[in-house]
Amino acid sequence: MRTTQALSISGIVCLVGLTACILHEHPFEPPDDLAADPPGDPPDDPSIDPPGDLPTDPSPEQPPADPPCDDETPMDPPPDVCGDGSVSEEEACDDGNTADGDGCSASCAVESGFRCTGSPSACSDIDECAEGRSGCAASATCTNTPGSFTCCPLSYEDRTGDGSVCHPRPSCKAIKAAEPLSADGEYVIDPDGSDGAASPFTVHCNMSESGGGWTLVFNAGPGFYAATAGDASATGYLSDHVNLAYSAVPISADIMLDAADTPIIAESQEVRTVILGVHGSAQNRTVHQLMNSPAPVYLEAEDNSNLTNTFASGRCDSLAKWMDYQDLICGVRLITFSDQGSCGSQTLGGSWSTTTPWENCAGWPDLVDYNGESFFPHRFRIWVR
Ligand SMILES: [Ca+2]
Ligand SMILES: [Ca+2]
Ligand SMILES: [Ca+2]
Ligand SMILES: [Ca+2]
Repeated sequence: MRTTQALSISGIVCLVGLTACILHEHPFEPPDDLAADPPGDPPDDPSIDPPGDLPTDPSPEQPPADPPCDDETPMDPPPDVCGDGSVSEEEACDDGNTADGDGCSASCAVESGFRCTGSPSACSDIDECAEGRSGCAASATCTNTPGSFTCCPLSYEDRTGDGSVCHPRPSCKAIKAAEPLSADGEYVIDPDGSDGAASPFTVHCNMSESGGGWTLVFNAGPGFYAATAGDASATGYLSDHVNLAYSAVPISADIMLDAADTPIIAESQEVRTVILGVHGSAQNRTVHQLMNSPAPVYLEAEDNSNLTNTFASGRCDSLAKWMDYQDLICGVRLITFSDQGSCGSQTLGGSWSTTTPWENCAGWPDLVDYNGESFFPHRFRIWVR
């Protein structure tokens, strides 16, 4: 404690003394007795002027002071800082950031599949295909990717590891999981795998909304017929179609509904409803099965907490033109598929809970308009993942 106090005083004296030398061109009177004192002495020696008096109490006859503060230890060299753009001895690279995935990792290691040069580091993907480093079979289609490569066309599964046998993945969700950089668009899938009898077919995948991996199962107007299995030639994105995914790709966990009064093309829906973690009655079943289920199927959690709406314009109020649908996606009732037992052919309605009877039979697609009033949107699109 006492040592700290003495050093602190010494530091103040040095600094103020230096200021005095510069400003007034007077030599600084050194506190020579302070330097001679043991370091633990209290700073109460009357020969030491208070720091505030130093500029007005010069002692010209005294020799100039030693360079102030010359007993300070030299500064340490700058520490290794990953992300400062300077490659230190401890770093394999430093690209000026602490982001992964760009070739130089957050800990300044060169990432697999990249090479980095210079300081700051410039990192680029290794083209394994062009450099002959892929190991793909002669018959394979080597495709370079950032940080890696594939021996099969992108989105296909490599069954043998060398591209000898490539096969479509079962869903957009599986493609997104295997190839996270996959963009929105058309992909070939094979929901029942290579062992299943069904042939691969083309679907439209949304790879961007809420994490992506959505398979479009249908895009249909009031003429939609729930018992139809689907059409392998219809991607369902650009016009009204029931894609084969409707009866082939099950809901693993999530469902997304788009709604509008006019045909939904690209992203022209008026409202998009994302439901994460559907009720157990809807899991691992296709929408075709939901539509034709003898028992009601629920999408929402009992507290409606797993539903998010995105409106092209306005808010829930803007959906007042669809009285029942607005209530389903904005209110407390649960979206419920299939009322074959109690309401006939209507396929979308609402319930107060998963344990109370069907509440609203007036559903899409049959009763969009009733007695001149609109209850549901005229067009729907459904995605699953
Ligand atoms: Ca660095
Ligand atoms: Ca980086
Ligand atoms: Ca690569
Ligand atoms: Ca198959």
